[in-house]
Amino acid sequence: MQRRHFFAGAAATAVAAASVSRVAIAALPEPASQSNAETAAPLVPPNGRPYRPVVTLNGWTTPWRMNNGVKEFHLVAEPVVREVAPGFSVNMWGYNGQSPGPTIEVVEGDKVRIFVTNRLPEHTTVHWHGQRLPNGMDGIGGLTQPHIAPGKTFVYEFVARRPGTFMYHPHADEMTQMAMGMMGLWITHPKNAHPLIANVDRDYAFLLSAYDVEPGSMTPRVNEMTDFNIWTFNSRVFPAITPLVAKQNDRVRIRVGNLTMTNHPIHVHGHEFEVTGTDGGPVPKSARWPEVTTDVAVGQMRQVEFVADELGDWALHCHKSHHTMGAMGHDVPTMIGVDHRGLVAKIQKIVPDYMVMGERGMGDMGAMEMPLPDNTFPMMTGTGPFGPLEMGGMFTTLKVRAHLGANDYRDPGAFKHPQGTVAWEWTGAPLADSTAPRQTEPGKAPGAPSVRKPAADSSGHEHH
Ligand SMILES: [Cu+2]
Repeated sequence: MQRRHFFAGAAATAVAAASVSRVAIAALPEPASQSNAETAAPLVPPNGRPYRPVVTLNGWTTPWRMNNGVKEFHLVAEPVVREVAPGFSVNMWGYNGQSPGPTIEVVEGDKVRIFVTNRLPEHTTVHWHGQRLPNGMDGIGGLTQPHIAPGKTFVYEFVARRPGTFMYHPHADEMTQMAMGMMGLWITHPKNAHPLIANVDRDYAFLLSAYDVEPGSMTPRVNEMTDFNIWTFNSRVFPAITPLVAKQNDRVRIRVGNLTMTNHPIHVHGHEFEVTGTDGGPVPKSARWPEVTTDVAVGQMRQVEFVADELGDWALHCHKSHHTMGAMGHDVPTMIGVDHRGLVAKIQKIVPDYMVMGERGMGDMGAMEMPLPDNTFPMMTGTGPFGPLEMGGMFTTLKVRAHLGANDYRDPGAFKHPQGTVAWEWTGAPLADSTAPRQTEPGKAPGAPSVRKPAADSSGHEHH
C-alpha cells in the first residue's frame, strides 16, 4: 500500500514501479565518505524542502541524490578506524568511513530510498529505529528480510511519515555490530510549522555509545555486557568532543540517543530545559516540565530544548561519574585514607617510577603524567583556564557567548568571566581549631557521635 503510494507519481502500474526500482539499482549513487572525526558544518539542503540542518557532534550529514522526486542515500557498512581522541584510535565497524555513520536528514513526507552495501566480513541489516514504515522495510534479519550478505547491496524504500529524531543500527548479530560502533542518527524535519516543534537557532545531535577497549589495544571486546571503559558522545571522548556553542538567547535543541547497554542521565549546567520530544514524537506541551537532568534509557532518544541565556562555559555531561572517566581499568582499589608514607620511599628504591594513586582521592591523577600504554588516553584529562578538569568520557561544554555569528559553530575559547564572578580563595582569618570538624576516632563506627561522654563511661577513650 505504502509502496504503491510511493511510486504513484512516477508510474501508475506495478510493472512500471518495478522497472523504476531496477533502473535505480543499475545506477547506485556514489556513497559519500568521511575520513576525519571533527564536527562537520551543517549540511544546508541543496534541494527538496528547506529546513534548518542539525549539527552532529563530531559527525556529519550525508548528502543525497534526488532521483525522480526520491531522496536517495547510500550507506556502506564497513570496518573503519575511528579517532576516539587524538592518539587513541579504535578499530570499529561503521558506515561510510566513520562510527557513528553519517546523519541522515529528510523532511516529513519525503520519499526516501537507501541503498545499503555490506563490506563487513559478516552479514548485516539496517533497522530504522522509530520510523513508521512498511514491515518489510524494518530491517530485522530473518524476520522481515533476508540478511545482507557480505558484498551485497540491498534497497530500503519508505516515506518519512513522522517528524522527529530517530536512529539506525543493524538488527543482525547486534551484540557484535553495535559493540563495534554500527549506528547513526536520522532526523526527519517537520514539513510545515508544527505546534509542538519549535524553530530553534541551534540544533545539536549525538548518540551515546560505549566500548570496552583494553588499554594498549585497538579493538573493542564485543562480548562485554557491563564493564565498559570508553564512554562516548558519538564515539568521541572529552576533551576531544566538540563544545556546543550558542549565542546568548539562542533557542537550543539537543537530541541525544542511547545505544549503549546502560542508562545515561544527561545533565546541563546553568539552564533548565524541557524534554520536547522522544523517538515517539513531540511531547505535548501539557506534559513538559523543567529539568536539569534527563535520563536517556537504552534504546531511547531524548530531545531537550532551552534558551541559552546564561553566558559562560557550562558543563554538559552524563551524571554517572564513572562515565566521565577515561580508559583506565576498573580494578584500582580505593586508597582514600591509606597512609603510604615510608612505604613509597621503600618501594621506589626497587621501582623508581612507583606512584601511589588515590590516597587523597583520585584528583591528583588529573595532573600526574602517568605513563600510558600506546593507543589509549588518560583516565582523567582536559585542561581549562583554572587547571585540570579530571574528566575523560561523556563530558563536553555548552559555550554561551554574547557575540557569535548565526552560523558560527567554532570553539570560541575559554569564557572570560566578568570581574568578581569567580569563586575565590578565602584569605581572611582561618576557622578556629575548636570548631574544626571532628573525625571518627579509630575503632569507632563511622557516624558515631564524637561527643565527650560522662566520666562513668569505661570505654577508655577519654581525652588526656
Ligand atoms: Cu552515563
